[in-house]
Amino acid sequence: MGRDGRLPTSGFKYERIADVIRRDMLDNLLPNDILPSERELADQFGVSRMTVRAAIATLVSQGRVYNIQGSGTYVGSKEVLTKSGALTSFTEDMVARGLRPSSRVICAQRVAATGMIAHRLAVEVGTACTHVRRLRLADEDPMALENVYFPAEVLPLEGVKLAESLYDQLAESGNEAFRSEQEISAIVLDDETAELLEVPEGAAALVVTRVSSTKRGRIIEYARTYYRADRYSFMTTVERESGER
Ligand code: 16G
Repeated sequence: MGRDGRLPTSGFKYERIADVIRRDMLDNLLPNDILPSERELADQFGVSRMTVRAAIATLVSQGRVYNIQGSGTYVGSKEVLTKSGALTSFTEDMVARGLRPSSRVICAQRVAATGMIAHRLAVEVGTACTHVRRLRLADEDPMALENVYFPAEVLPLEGVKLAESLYDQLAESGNEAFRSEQEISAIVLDDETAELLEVPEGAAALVVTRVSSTKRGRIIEYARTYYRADRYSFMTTVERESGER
């Protein structure tokens, strides 16, 4: 109900319920707090569970809450960051939003490329690579976990400032990222990654698999980045190909 004990009168019923949940419930809860169950909300508002489900779906699409299968609905963290189609680094994305980027290096080592990595980097199996795993933070909040392979020739481990922008350092050595092939998929996080990202066990994430190359077509990285689904959305512009119709 609204503060006056009534439901607002305009819009679809589920939209009105979403408004009330947002105003009277979410504003009084903390990020990651659990919401009452679907049945409790239906009883409280005197509506069907289907209406409650539609209201929750609206709030999910606005990034205000998130669902964990078999567990419940939780309050979303903060503002959802929309990543545009432009090729940018994590550092650039955060600075553009007025947030302070930082990194916690989880592992950095020289490895020999195995099948999958060699294939993605288009190098021979056994080629020396630099493997970097970093937790990326914005104003101290964990946002993403990166797992990146670079050909060692492009980014040798020695002399690299791992906590700083790797794209900047690549650009400084003449290997600026110019184009990326990306695939975005959804996963349920394993417990270790959920803990690093400070989200409840079983939370969802967006996984972006990216292979980046320079303007001259040299492949410089194969990255798999896990983005918190409660903090990130991806935006793409699509256009009809000429002559398609
Ligand atoms: C982003 C990139 C990742 C790159 C990193 C460099 C996506 C999907 N991934 O996380 O591939 O390695 O930025 O960031 O955008 P940095 O220059 O801040 O180190």
